[in-house]
Amino acid sequence: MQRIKDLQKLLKEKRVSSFLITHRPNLKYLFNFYGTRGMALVTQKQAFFLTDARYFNEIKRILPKNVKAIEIEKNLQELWVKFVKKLKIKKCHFEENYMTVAQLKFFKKATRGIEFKGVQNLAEEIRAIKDSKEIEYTKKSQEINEKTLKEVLKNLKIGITEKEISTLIKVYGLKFNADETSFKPIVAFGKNSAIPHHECDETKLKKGDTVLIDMGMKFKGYCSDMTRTFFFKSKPTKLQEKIYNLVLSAQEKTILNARAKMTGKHVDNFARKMIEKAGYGKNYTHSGGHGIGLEIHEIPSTNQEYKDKFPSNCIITVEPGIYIENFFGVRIEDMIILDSHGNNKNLTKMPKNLKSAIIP
Ligand SMILES: [Mn+2]
Repeated sequence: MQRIKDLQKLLKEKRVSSFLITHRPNLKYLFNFYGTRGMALVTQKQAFFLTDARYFNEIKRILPKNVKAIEIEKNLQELWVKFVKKLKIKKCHFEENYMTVAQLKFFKKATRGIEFKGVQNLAEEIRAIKDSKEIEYTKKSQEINEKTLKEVLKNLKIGITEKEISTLIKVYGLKFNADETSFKPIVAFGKNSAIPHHECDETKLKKGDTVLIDMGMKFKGYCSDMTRTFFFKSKPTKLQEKIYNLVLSAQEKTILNARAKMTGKHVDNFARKMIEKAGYGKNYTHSGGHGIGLEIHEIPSTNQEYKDKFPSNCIITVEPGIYIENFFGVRIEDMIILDSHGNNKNLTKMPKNLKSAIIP
């Protein structure tokens, strides 16, 4: 109920008179809706949820009290026309990142005379601020993630393939009570680790390989995300050791210094400047991190283009990396909360010092 009220407050601030919501994570966040066919219309004073018979009885039970359920019977077009007429809607904002061209065509055709205007990150702005339940679920999701990685590491042996490790991540994750993985795990052996988002293949693990694992789980819908880099059955070379410790220091510097009210660019700079100074700026080819919640990538984003300020109680990943083509790559990723007292807290407990990265 509070979430709808928060959204309505934001609609007032942004002078949005009515907002059509179709993006499923937003429907889940605001209306507890899990199904596949549903949409919502929220005005500054009222909120409506439209769905068909498959979900209608259920939705009446789970909707927040300040939302009215409307059943889509046979003809959505007829219903929509009557509906917007009754509410006297003249201008309707929609989620331009998610509504399809076909959907927009349908709405425009069904209700000529209404102005449709695309908008970005309205509900997402509220979702960026996590409440205590959301923090609890994210913590639990990360606990499962770490338990899974520990179990998976026991299975690293010469000859096992990246795909087999990826499968084990899914199997153990589910066994430890994850809903599912939050994305397809990234498992990269040897020189594959130099490709930041390497697609798992039949590559077999060899003695002396770098092993990069980027993985996440979902618990009650909430995503976790973590990356660790290991050296398999041999000590890292001088260069590997140097790069590992540089990435780790850059990551720790960000974790120590990031605060709510900073911009994404500001937070990104902590690690990036350090890596650039050491001469590896060109080898750090991606952004510094991202918000995380019901989706694996949410606002706020940690990158040079993100000029908005991070809200208090947001959860972000911190994930610098350095990639040496055809040789190896190192990425280390944790999730942190930036709280309202100007502190931050690391939700990731998995060890990450160099010693813990060497698998004997
Ligand atoms: Mn990530």
